[in-house]
Amino acid sequence: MTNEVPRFPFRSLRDWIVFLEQNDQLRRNKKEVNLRYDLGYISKVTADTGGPALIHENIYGYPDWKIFCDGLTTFQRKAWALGLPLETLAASLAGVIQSGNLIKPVLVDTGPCKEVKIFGDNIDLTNIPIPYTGKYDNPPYITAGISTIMDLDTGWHNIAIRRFQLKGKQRLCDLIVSYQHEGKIFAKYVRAGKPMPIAIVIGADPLFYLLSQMPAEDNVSEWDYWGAFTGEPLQVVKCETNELLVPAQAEIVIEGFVDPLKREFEGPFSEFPGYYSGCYYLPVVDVRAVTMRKDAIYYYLYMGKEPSEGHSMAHLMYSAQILKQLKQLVPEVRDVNVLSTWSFTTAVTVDRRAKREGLIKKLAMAAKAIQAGALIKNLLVFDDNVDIRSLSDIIWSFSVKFQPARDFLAIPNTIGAELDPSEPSLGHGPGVSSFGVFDCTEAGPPYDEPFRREVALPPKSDKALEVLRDLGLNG
Ligand SMILES: Cc1cc2nc3c(=O)[nH]c(=O)nc-3n(C[C@H](O)[C@H](O)[C@H](O)COP(=O)(O)O)c2cc1C
Ligand SMILES: [Mn+2]
Repeated sequence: MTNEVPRFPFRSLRDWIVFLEQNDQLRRNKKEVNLRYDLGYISKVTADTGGPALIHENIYGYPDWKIFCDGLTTFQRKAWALGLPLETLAASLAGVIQSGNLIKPVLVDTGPCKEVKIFGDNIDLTNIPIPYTGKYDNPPYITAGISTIMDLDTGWHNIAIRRFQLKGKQRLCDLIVSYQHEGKIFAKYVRAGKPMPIAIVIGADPLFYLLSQMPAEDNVSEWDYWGAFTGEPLQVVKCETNELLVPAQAEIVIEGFVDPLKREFEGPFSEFPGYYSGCYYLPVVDVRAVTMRKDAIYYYLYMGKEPSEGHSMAHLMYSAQILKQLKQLVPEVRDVNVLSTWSFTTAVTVDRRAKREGLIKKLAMAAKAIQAGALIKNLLVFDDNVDIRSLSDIIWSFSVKFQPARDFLAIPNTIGAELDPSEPSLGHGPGVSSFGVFDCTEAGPPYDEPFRREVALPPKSDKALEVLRDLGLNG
């Protein structure tokens, strides 16, 4: 049985690597690469060109290490990781997310992430090969570290990738942002004057990574969705120095505490809007333990201007969660597709037949109120006969249905993303932004003559389809 080729569900990064290699979607790079910038540049080009996942096996200064990257940059690989058909990925994903069949993880005694245990002063994070991405990232950042924390009042575990700048052998900075769950949970610890336990998971199965980019509602642990996709609970183990749970199959786990008051100077980082961020005084993770596999593989995520592996994960998972949360408030919503920058620009469709005065305004207000909608700045609303996965359909619809003076709504002084370079307050704490709604739906009644209200397309004929088939084209 152990020699079988792994298939969905992938229970570890190892399973995923074997599967990708079998499917010709992984290359091993034996040429030497330097932590300073080589990996970042290679990953950027890989994301730009839809290239394969990579394992770098020859890392200057780190002969015992391998670095994995770019596993989730294509739709095909995301579909495999989720166990869903590529052809209907968005709809199938929305179905699972809305199913509500969540399964809590199961606690097991031990797992491969416990093969090596290092504590206290014996920890030296510089022994881990952490690549530099942008020219101003110094010291470097852990970019595929999944922050695992627990709410102070409930057992709610929250998982999400955060940027962790290396600050010392046992110290990291953590960009805790107020509108994200880590900000909301950390605020409780600050008010109580208690340190917040944290576990940073580096290297895990691909579904766990996708879930780390899913903005679930308050009090919902993203990893409960692991079971919604696989039908089985995620196996977790307890940390050594706190009560947190982490995937048993993880490659590396960094355990520590975030002091409620301590802050350290941090930044700039090449951030998701595609610019370097400002600098901040950020909370500090004091590291107490590192547990890992004997031959742990480091996971590197390129972060910077899209496309990137991070954007690829986030855009898919944000689309599905925004749809779920928005539909609960506005049932007329049909589809959501994040077009750019972690949902800064997001397209939504509404049921054409249910359109009525005020519906778009209700939708706009709901979009900013849901947890998953925090980052939306430009909301584009379309009729449900527009394919919002086709940029040409989007631009066409925008061109012929949108009247700037009539169909644009701007709301000033909304809660900002903090990292958006168009905000005036960049780098100086909580951002202030604005919100724009572009109503690209067809204007309602009174209608013109019917021929002006139909999309002009030539009628299909059997003969035409036959000719197209002969030409090797799909009609
Ligand atoms: C490489 C990378 C770095 C990220 N850094 C941060 C960060 O420092 N702080 C943050 O709040 N979100 C960061 N994110 C985005 C969050 O992981 C993502 O928005 C997540 O869905 C938030 O989950 P939450 O709603 O549970 O907070 C990062 C994502 C990636 C891929
Ligand atoms: Mn969350």
